[in-house]
Amino acid sequence: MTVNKDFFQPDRDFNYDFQSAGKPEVGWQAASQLPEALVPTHCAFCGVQCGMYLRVSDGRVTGVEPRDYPHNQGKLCPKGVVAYQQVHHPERLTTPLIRRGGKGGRLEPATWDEAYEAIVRAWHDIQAKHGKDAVAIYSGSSMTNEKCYLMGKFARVALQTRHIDYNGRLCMSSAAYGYAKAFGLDRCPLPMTDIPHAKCILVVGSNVAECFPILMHWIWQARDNGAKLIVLDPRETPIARTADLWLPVKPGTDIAVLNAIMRQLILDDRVDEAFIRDRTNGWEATKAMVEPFTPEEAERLSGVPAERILAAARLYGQADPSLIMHARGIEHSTHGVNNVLACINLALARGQVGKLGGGSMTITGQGNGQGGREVGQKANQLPGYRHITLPEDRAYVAKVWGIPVDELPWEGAAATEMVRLMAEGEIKSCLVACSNLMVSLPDNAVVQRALANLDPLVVVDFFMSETAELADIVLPGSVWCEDEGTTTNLEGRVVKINRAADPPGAAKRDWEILCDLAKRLGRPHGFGFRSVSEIWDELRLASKGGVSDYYGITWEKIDRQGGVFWPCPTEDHPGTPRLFTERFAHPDGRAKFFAIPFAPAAEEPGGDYPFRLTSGRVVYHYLSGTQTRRLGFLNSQAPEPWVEIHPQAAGPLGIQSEDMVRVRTPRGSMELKALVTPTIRPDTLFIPFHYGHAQAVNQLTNPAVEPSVKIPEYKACAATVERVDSAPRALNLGPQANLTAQSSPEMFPYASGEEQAEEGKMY
Ligand SMILES: Nc1nc2c(c(=O)[nH]1)N[C@H]1C(S)=C(S)[C@@H](COP(=O)(O)OP(=O)(O)OC[C@H]3O[C@@H](n4cnc5c(=O)[nH]c(N)nc54)[C@H](O)[C@@H]3O)O[C@H]1N2
Ligand SMILES: Nc1nc2c(c(=O)[nH]1)N[C@H]1C(S)=C(S)[C@@H](COP(=O)(O)OP(=O)(O)OC[C@H]3O[C@@H](n4cnc5c(=O)[nH]c(N)nc54)[C@H](O)[C@@H]3O)O[C@H]1N2
Ligand code: SF4
Ligand SMILES: [Mo]
Repeated sequence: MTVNKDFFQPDRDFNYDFQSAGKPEVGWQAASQLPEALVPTHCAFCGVQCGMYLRVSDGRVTGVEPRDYPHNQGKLCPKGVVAYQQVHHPERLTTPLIRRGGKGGRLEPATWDEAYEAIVRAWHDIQAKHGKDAVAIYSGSSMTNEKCYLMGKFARVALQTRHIDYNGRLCMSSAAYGYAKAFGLDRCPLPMTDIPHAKCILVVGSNVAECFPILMHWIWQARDNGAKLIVLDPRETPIARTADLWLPVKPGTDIAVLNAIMRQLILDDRVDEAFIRDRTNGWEATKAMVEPFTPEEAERLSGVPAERILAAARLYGQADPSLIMHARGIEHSTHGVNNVLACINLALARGQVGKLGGGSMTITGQGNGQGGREVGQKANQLPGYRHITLPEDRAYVAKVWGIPVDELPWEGAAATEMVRLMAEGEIKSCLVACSNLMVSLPDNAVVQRALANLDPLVVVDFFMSETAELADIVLPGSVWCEDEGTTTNLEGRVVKINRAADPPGAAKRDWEILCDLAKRLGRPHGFGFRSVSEIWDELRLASKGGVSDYYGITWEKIDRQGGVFWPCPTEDHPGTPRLFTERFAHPDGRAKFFAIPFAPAAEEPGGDYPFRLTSGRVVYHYLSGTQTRRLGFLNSQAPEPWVEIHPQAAGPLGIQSEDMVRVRTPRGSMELKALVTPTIRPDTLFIPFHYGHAQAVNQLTNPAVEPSVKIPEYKACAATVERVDSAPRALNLGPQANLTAQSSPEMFPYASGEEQAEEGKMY
């Protein structure tokens, strides 16, 4: 068996005792013919994209084995170990379904012909009557680059609609815009293998140990080398429990702490004047902005004790190199972009960006969260991170696609704005692929009303998700290992997924479904792909010369090198693991500081809603849970949601662990079990979001969005909690409740679309 040698750290120890030794490592064609074989591939789940082998016996995927890939070194987390159990799962969708008898009818099996005919007929009618933009696409970043690319092309070329967006909008759009604003380019600036060099790691709003378990391996190595660890989180998460310092921040108030750390760095003479002078712009305004943020003022705003802020500034300020890692804890915010910029400011002030083991990194979440945001399935974006409003970008991509440039649609609505357009009847039909809106979008009663307006709502999935249940037509797609293609992991490393099985029954690969539909729509040109590698080659060309240039990345090079980091402009280019070593991607080569003012969450606690409710993940489930709630071992660990509440808060309310409680916000209420735990701030509640229907926390969340990128504020809203056997108190939305984002009956609570990003562009 060939074992990939680490590309970046040749001195590493590779003495793994592979169970797999001796089994042939082969692709699908051979695997299906051998009694037992190993297909090299990567995990279906998070953005780490751990390498793994799938064991194939007699054409069936029967297990998983370690694969020594540079960034996971043979390790897998509990989700990775059972990901393969999706493949032959008895609840897989194996035939198209059509709802017969109108909206009140039942979903019943149908042929592909019937399903395609129904979709194409409806879309022709809708587009003829209401214009091309009345049909929308809502895509997802759990799909390969090739599929995401084809989604964008399908929307713009086959459907000719401007409305395509995707679930990454709900995930990393704050970070993407923050990195583009500060550095001129949105990618994690350094490979994971750099992390052990950091001497201090500041984790801001990430539950790394539960969400990126294998990334922890690199943090442990840094710790073994003596690195300090600081965690900013309202909860004492597993990583916070091992940290030197835990800063228990009130949800939504991080800027106070980050600005106070900056102020202290300046007072302690810990800023890198030469770096600031030679490589950045905008320092003076930032310096002036942080001046009022004394540790005491930051404590007042954020609840973090002043002495801990001071201690954090000292630990972070003394270390070199130092690394800031942040994720959705600060990015799921109405000021998510500013939160990201406040982190980047610190890394720039310390002169860390571009150093081995230094700087700042967003930890991208979805399996292909990075690639999915580059290849053209965003509302404002064309492949190669090109912008749909820039004439030269439009001209280039139109040429690759063989269409006149004036046929190329313009920017469409963000995913969160689409909900409003659906509710208002501007979008009349939508094809949802690889997203579960009913679990993942905030204030989901509104989402349900919006989806009910669509006819048809078409959903492509491989399990019956809460969104597919509402569909008029369901198309059975494929799980990751029934297809091949590439994903780009949270580092910007492009890796290759290989095929270990065929889709079950009549299920099809997502890209085949799109090509079929394009042909039936009468737009076959450009959709005659016979294999994924043909799509890949076109994507490489479409990205050529763009910000995320994949042109030089071949599948063969991916295998040889253990992944290839973009940009990689030519076939003899090795790729770019570490960015910004010499210059930043802005035209003048300099990074930008942004002066970041403090702003509260859109909805602050008060009156009858005294708590801050936040939401997020647990190790056992993945996103909307459609996949992991079906996998026995994972589901038995966390079969239902719970609300975390501190003993000091639970005591006076008479709440004990396992009691059924009711959590209410201005949007709704839900009943669930309490988990009384000292690992959360006494003024904060936490509910994991992986569950549907009456168990979905998104019945409660605030649909307020960040004005430029439209990411929702999942991490902070006002709430209250009571035992279910105590009577609910009357709602009193008095002025003291300060419910600034509360919807009035006339106002649709979702994004208005009127607010625009800087420079008139949504990012
Ligand atoms: N097990 C598992 N792993 C996953 C996923 C999954 O669903 N399950 N999903 C993947 C995806 S798509 C993503 S986006 C990532 C998400 O990865 P993370 O961002 O690490 O996970 P979250 O649980 O969303 O939130 C992280 C932390 O933010 C904290 N937090 C809440 N509010 C605030 C705040 O105002 N400030 C600060 N500083 N912290 C706050 C929460 O307490 C939580 O511990 O995980 C990826 N990995
Ligand atoms: N309250 C709250 N809400 C949140 C968050 C939070 O922290 N709190 N986090 C947000 C974040 S960061 C994210 S990323 C979103 C995620 O939200 P979603 O993207 O809606 O959740 P997923 O579970 O990824 O939905 C993917 C669906 O597509 C299917 N699927 C998976 N892979 C494929 C594929 O290759 N092809 C096809 N056709 N289907 C596939 C799955 O079965 C599943 O039903 O949720 C957001 N919602
Ligand atoms: S860390 Fe992420 S990619 Fe790795 S095995 Fe776990 S879920 Fe899969
Ligand atoms: Mo995400």
